[in-house]
Amino acid sequence: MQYYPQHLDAAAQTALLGAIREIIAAAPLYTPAMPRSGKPMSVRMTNAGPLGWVTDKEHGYRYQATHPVTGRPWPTIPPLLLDLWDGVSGYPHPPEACLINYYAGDAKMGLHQDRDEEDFAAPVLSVSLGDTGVFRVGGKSRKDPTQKFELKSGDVFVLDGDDRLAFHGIDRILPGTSNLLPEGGRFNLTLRRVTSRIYLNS
Ligand code: MD6
Ligand code: FE
Repeated sequence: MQYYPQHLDAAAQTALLGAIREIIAAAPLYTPAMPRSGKPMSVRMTNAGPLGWVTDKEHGYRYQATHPVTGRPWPTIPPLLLDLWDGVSGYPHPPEACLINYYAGDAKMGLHQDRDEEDFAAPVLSVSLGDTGVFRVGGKSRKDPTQKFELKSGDVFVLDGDDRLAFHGIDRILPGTSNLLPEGGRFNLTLRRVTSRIYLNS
């Protein structure tokens, strides 16, 4: 794994937040539901890119090209994030999905693996904006010991190599730790490569 504290300065965070607000205006945050149980997640989500990660009671975790509520294609991934991927990921193809998670109040995310992608050779790159999130990352078994990181606004975290399938989650958000979002809470953006198709001669 790789941790880049304060990789985005205040100006870059403000610019990125503006781009995220535009995405949300076109593709509103919605409340996803767990597979089978249909239990609502505490985090609200939307996506940018040719593919977006979604989940619902009936069809579970998957990637799809359209917003589950509006039915429209996802907005494009902001250039600032594509540049970040080029600078940090070490992967020679661009991300296909940018999952946008918004944590308000006591939202959290249970320990999970990111394993709905075809290509685990590509890293997953995360960017945090707003209030600090208490991030826990362990190993490839749910029982493995975990390390804790306080992800602050502007921090970049990468799960790659041997840690690509490490279990990780967000225990809680620390309210009042950032002034970036007037409404409070935390955005986390994760950039992913979804398909493993290799295009020759293009
Ligand atoms: C979050 N992050 O920070 C949740 N996944 O809100 C993730 O689930 C995550 O930070 C893959 C790689 C990095 C991450
Ligand atoms: Fe994840």
